[in-house]
Amino acid sequence: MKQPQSIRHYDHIGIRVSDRQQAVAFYEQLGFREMRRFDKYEANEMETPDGVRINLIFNATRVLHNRNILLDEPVKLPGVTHAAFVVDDLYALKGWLEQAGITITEGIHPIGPRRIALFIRDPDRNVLEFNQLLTETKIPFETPESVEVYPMKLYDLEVSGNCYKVRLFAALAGIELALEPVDFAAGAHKQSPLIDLNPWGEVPVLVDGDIVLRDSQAILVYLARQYGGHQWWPDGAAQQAEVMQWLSTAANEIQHGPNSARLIKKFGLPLDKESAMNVSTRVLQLIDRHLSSHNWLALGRPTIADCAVFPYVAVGWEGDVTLEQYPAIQAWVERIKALPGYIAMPGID
Ligand SMILES: N[C@@H](CCC(=O)N[C@@H](CS)C(=O)NCC(=O)O)C(=O)O
Repeated sequence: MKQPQSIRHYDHIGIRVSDRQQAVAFYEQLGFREMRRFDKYEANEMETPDGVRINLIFNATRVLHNRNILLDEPVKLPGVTHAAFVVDDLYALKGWLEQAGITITEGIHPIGPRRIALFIRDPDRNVLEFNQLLTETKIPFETPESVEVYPMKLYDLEVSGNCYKVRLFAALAGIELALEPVDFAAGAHKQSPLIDLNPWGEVPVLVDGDIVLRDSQAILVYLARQYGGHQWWPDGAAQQAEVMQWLSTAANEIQHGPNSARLIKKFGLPLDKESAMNVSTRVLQLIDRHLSSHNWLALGRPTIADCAVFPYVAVGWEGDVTLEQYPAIQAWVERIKALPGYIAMPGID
C-alpha cells in the first residue's frame, strides 16, 4: 500500500523530566532556550539557535537510584531510548562538558563508519547522544588518544580442531585475527594470564577489546554476528535456530565422537574408545543422510554450522574415524575445501 505522506524530518524529541527548574537549567547549559510553554500539557518547547527542538514534559516521577528505566534495568523494555544530536566538533564539546562538570557516560568512539559519538545523561538520567558526522576527508577518530583500537586476538593451538573452527571461519569471512599461539605442552592454558581470561583452562579464547569469549561455538556466533554479515549468521529466529542445531551437534556428538576418538589415539587421553566410536558412527550416519539431500548443513549455504562441524569430521581419521562409508560427507568436505579463503590445519589438507 502506498504511504499516505512522506515523513520529512523530526520536529522535536519529547523528554520526560521530574524537576522542571533543574531540567530547564541543564538544557539551557547545552544551548537550548525555552521558546514556548504548554501548561495544559505540562510541557515546554526548547530550541537551539540552529532550530533543533526538544519538548520537556514535566510530569515524571523521580526514579529511585537515578536509573534510566529503558537502559539501566536488566529487563529491557521497548521504547525510544535516547535522542542523538549532531555537533560540528565532538572534541570541543567533550572539553566543554568536562569543564562544566557534566559526566560523560560514554567517551568518544566510532559507531559505524558514519559518525563518532559521546553520551551524557540529563539530571533524570535521560540519555543524550552527540554525534559528529564523518566524511571521507574528515576522520578525526583516527588520531585522538581517547579512542583505543584493539587488534582482535585469538589464543590458539594449531592442532586443535576447536581453534581451527575459528581460524577457518575468520579466513572464509575475511575477518582479521591476531593469532596468539598457546604453549599447551607447558600448560600455559592452565596458568595466568590465560586462566584469568578463561577459567575453564581451554582454548580457543577470543579477546576483542573488552570482550573475552571462550568456546569455539560462541566465538563463531560472535564473529559472524559482529563482523561476518548476514550470510554467516542470519537474522530470522528460525534460521538462527537452524544454525544453532548444528553448533550444538558440534559441541555434543562431534565432541564426544570423532574428537574424543582422536584425543585417545593421537594424544593418549584416557577416554572411552568404544563409546567414542559408537557416537561417531551414529552422528556421521545422520550427517551423511542430511547431506545426501543438502549441499550445506544449514540454510542452503555455507554458514558457521559448517565451520563448527567440519574440523573434527575431516580430521577424525587421526582417531580411526574415517569417512569411507559416508559419500555425502566426503563431497561436502570437498565443497568446503573449495570455498574462497579456505585454509587447512594439520591433518586436513
Ligand atoms: N567447548 C570448548 C572446548 C574447548 C576445548 O576442549 N579445547 C581443548 C583444545 S581443543 C583444550 O583447551 N583442552 C584443555 C583441557 O581440557 O585441559 C570449545 O568448543 O571451544
